[in-house]
Amino acid sequence: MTATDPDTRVGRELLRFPPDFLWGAATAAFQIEGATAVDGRGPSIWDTFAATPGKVAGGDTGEPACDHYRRYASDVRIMADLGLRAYRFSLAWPRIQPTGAGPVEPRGLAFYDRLVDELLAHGIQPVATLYHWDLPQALEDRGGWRDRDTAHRFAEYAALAHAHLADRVRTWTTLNEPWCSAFLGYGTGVHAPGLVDPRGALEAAHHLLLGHGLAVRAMRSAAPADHRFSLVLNLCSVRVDHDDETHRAAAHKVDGLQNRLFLDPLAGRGYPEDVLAETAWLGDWSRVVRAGDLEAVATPIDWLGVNYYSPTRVAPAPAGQVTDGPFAGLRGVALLPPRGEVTGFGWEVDARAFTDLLERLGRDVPVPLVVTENGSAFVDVVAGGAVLDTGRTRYLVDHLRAVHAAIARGVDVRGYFAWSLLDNFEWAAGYSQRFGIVHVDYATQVRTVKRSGHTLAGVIRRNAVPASGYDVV
Ligand code: IFM
Repeated sequence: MTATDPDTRVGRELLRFPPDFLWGAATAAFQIEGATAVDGRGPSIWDTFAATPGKVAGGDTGEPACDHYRRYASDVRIMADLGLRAYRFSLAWPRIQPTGAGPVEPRGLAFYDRLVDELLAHGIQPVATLYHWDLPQALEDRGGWRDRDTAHRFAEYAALAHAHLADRVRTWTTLNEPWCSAFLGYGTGVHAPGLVDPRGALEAAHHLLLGHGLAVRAMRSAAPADHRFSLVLNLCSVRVDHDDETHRAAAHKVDGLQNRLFLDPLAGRGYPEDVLAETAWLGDWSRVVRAGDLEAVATPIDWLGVNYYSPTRVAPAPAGQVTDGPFAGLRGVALLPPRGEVTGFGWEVDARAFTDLLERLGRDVPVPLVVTENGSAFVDVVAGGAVLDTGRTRYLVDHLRAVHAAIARGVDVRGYFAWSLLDNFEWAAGYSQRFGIVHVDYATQVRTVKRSGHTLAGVIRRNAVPASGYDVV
C-alpha cells in the first residue's frame, strides 16, 4: 500500500502514503466559533461551566474564540492555501436546537450551510461531527448524558442535521471522544458539566454509545448509499515498565476502562466482564442497559476515528492503595506522570506508541481507521510574521511517520486530520494552550500559518513524509 522512494528535489528517501489518503485538519464548534449568543443559539454546558469561577484557566470562555462564526470564509481560504483535502468540524447542537429538542433554529443551520458551501467551493470535503461536547444546557438540566432520554434527543438532532446537509455532506461522525464526555464530565468533573459521580459517568458512557447507535441508524435509514458514518474515540496506548503479571494486569484495567468499554459493545460483544466486575462496587450501573440497547450500540459503522496524543503510563499501585484513583474501575492501578520528552502542555511525546495503538486497532477493529485528531500544544512566538514552531513540527512529522509505519505493516488507515487547524479554546485550559497549525492572535484575530502548517502543506503536496529530518517545506 505504501512505498518509499527518493525525493529527487533534495535527494532523500520519502515515505509515500496511499494515493487516495485523506489529508485534513480538525476543529470543534465551541473551541473556535465564538458568537455564543447570536442567531438564536442556546446555552451549552460549556457556556455554563466556563462562566463558573475556577473551572477554566484564566476565567476564559467561548468568547471570542477564533470568531470563526464570522470569519469562516477567510478560514476556508487558509485551508485551501494549505492544500487540505478535507476539513473535520463539529456542528453546535445548541445552534441547531437551542434547547436540545423541538424546533430547529434556521439561523443556526444556515451557518453550517454557508460553511459547507464555502468548503465545497474550494474543493474541500466536509467531515461533520455531530457532537463535540457542547450539550444544550436545557438537556443537562434534565440529567444530561446520565439521562437515557438524551440519547433519543441526540438521535433526533442527528437525523435532522443530516437531513438538512445530506445533499452536500457525505461523511459523518456522531460523537467525539465519548470517554471524555462521560469520565471527565461526570467522573472527575474537570470538564462540563463538572460533576463528580463515578456511577453516573458509566451510565453516561452507555447513553452516549446508545445515542451514537441510534443516530447512525436514523441517519443511515434516510441516507444515500455513499454516505459514511463513524464514531471518534480517544483510545489509549498503555505503557508499562515491566512485562510481568502485575503490570500486565494494571495495563489491562486501563485498557478496559478507556478502550474496551467502547470497542467491545461497538463490535457487538457487550460491555467487558472485567470492567463490569471492577465497577460492581458502584452498584450495577449496567442496569441502565435495556433490551435492544446493545444491538443499537453495535449498529455497523463505516470507519472508526482515532484521536491520539500521548501514551498512558501505568503501574501496579503501591501495596495497600485501595482507591480507584480518579476513575472508578482502576483499583490497584497507579497512573504515572509523563516522562522523557514532553510537549508544552506537559504531555509525553511517544510516536511509537501511536504505531502500536494503530496496529492493535488494525487487529481488533473490523473497519478502516481514520486519524481524526493528532497534534501538540507548545508556546508560540510570532516574529516577523512567522511562527517557527519547531517542537510542533517535529511532533507532526514523527507522528506522520508513525502512521506510515502502521500502514506499511498492513493497518488500513485512510486519513489523517491534524489537531488543530487553529489555536483555540482548549477546554479547562482556556486559551493557554495552542494546538493550531495556524496561529490566532485572539486580540486582533490575525491568523499566521505556522511552520507546522507549511510542513503539513508540503506533506500533502507530496503525499509523503521524509524518512528522516524535518525539512518538508
Ligand atoms: O482540544 C481537544 C479536542 O477538543 C478533543 N481532543 C483532544 C484535544 C486536545 O486536548
